[in-house]
Amino acid sequence: MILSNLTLMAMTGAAPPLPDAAIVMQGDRIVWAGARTALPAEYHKGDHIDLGGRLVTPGLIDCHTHVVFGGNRATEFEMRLEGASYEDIARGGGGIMSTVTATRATSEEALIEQALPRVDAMIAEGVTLLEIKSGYGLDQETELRMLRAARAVAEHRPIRICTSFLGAHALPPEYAENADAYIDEVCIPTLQAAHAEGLVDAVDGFCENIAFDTTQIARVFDAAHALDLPIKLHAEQLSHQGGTALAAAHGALSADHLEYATEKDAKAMAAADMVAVILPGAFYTLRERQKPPVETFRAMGVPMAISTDCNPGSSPMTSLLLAMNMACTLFRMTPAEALAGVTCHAAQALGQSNAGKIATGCHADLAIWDVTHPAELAYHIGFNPLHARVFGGQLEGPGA
Ligand code: DI6
Ligand code: FE
Repeated sequence: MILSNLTLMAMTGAAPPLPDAAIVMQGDRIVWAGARTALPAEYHKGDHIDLGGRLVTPGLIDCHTHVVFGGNRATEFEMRLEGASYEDIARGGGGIMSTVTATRATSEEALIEQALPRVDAMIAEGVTLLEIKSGYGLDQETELRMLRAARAVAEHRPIRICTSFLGAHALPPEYAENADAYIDEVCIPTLQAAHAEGLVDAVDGFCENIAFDTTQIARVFDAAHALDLPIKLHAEQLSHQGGTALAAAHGALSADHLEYATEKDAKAMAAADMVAVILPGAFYTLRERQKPPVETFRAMGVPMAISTDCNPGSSPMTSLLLAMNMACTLFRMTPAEALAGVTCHAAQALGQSNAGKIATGCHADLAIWDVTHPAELAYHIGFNPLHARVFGGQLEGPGA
């Protein structure tokens, strides 16, 4: 299939949009992309689809989500608006634990069924690759069920899924005051069982005063290393705990949230070639005031990804386009950085070298937009300019 008369945003470097471009796909891979005048002769005869000058970007990547969960937390939203803090609610047994209770009581089929409308909202905005975490089970049975449901999403919808095991998300009441035992008796054995079932692409944790400390997270990372699994971490979201430095020392793909990260943390991330995953939906929902050190990341060359953090508590948000807008408006990221944040840098955060750019050998996953300039993707609020998606070489939507 040959797409032509398009404006190409390949995300392979810092190049501006390339007008009058073409993309050639064979099966589910991209075989050529560039200026139409440079199209190799062998492709001149194929079936050309005229995109009328539309902007084409890589399919978007939401690299940090918790879209599989049971129930919702609208009552906690009301409580926070009355003045309760996220930490207060968590310490009172609500927060993540209230979703754990709901998720434990939800079957695999129901978890899938409840996740699909959220996934559909993401697909409608051009998302073609989605990361999904466990972490609302906190027992072996439910963690495995969440990960099976996450994998099953890719059987129900045209989307690629990467899973992350997040057993170290919160301490369940059956291990109250005994976080070390939870890590050793539940978290690590569950990780091993999930890995044996092929359910884990990466290992995550929540390093926070309401969750786990660096020593406990280090044990989870060691278990991940023993299984040869990449790692990442929710770090410095609500306070500075040293998770970012720990993640850097362990060769993590990314550190995520980072509101309380320091210049020293940014330096360690740059040296370790890590991605900073920026999650403005959680910042906004919690009415946080401390902003992630975006300028420092930029100055030190730390690649920044942007994600929805879609979850029932701190970021009940499915719009990656809105996350891009918020990253610009709230954190002063540029629209160009925002686009890199949901394409090439999000792919790097997931360790997926064949995604997030339009280049020979990459997945033929594209988003076709009714816009003329890439800045328009981050500019709108609550408006979706997607024209069509290409997933695995298949054109969807109008013109398909
Ligand atoms: N940080 C977050 O923003 C999500 N998990 C985490 O560690 C929130 C999870 C929730 O509140 O349900
Ligand atoms: Fe999260």
